[in-house]
Amino acid sequence: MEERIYANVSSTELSGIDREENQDTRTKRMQQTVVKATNRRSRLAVVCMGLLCVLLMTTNVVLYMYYINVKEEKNSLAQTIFSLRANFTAERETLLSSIRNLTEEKDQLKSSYQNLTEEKDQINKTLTKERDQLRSRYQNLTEEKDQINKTLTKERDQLRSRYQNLTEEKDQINKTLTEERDQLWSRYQNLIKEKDQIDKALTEERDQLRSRYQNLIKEKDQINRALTEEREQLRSRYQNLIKEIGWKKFGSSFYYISTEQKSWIEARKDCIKRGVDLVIINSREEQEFIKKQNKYVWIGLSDTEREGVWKWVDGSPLTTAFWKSGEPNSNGEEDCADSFSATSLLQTWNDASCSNQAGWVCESTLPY
Ligand SMILES: [Ca+2]
Ligand SMILES: [Ca+2]
Ligand SMILES: [Ca+2]
Repeated sequence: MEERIYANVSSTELSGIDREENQDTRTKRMQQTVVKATNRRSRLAVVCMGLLCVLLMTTNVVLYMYYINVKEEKNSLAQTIFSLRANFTAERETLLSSIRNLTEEKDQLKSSYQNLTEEKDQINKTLTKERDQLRSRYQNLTEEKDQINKTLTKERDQLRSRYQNLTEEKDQINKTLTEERDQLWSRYQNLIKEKDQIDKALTEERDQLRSRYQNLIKEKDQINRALTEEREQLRSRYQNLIKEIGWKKFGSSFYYISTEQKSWIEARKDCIKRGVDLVIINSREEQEFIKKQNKYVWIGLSDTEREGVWKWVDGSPLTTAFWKSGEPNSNGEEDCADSFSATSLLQTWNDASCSNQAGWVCESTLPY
């Protein structure tokens, strides 16, 4: 600045000196003016210098303040960068871990994808095969369906025809049945009337019959009483007569003990002539009764029909026997049984020849 001022002054002086070579007075005043101007410029320069110093100091202060701020900002930035770096490291580790996991997952997915691809191929193959089979079956079913449809249509037509025939028959039957029903209804009503008349007649007859039945019951009771009285009288008279002609009573039977002797056949004929038959010994008591007669007699027992099979004269088999010891021995031809005295009451029978002569016992089991 000072140099510019001196440069201006020098140029001005040079130009003024050139002109003052001709004008000395003006030169002296000009020199004085220049001195004054130089003084003012010096002061101005000093002021300017002071202002510049102040300005410089202010600038330094501002720069210092700016420097402080920049330093603080730098520290702050350094801390931020450090923090960011730490975060970045952690995030980088996390990302690396994620990448590793993703890589593993990618490998697994790739493996799964391959498996799925194989399965898909297998399924495709199976499905294709099944689809072909189904297509074949579908065609078969379609043919069968067509056949069935054809058959069913034919049957339906036949059934429709039969249905029409049956409907006509049904109408005819309905008509016939309605007529028959009306006739039957008419006959039923007539029968109802007849039945009522018959019921009435039968009721009257029933009442008459009931009355006659009661009368008959009374008559029957009277006859029963009379017959009972007569039977008792006859029984008494019969018992007396039986005793008079030599019959003996034991238990509920009467016995005829002969005084003659005949063969077994003739003896039985005699009993039959008397309306009875040879004795049948049914109990131990009856056996003892016969034994106590102390006679050699035929009894109604024989094995003439079949050897060894003894039967009573009424056809019943022998169940309780009172043979002597060693009998029956069928010594020769011995088919008829007799009873004779012996030491034991219960061992008196013997098989003997039917043509032998012996007494006999007839038994009457009539309820007298
Ligand atoms: Ca008897
Ligand atoms: Ca015999
Ligand atoms: Ca014998």
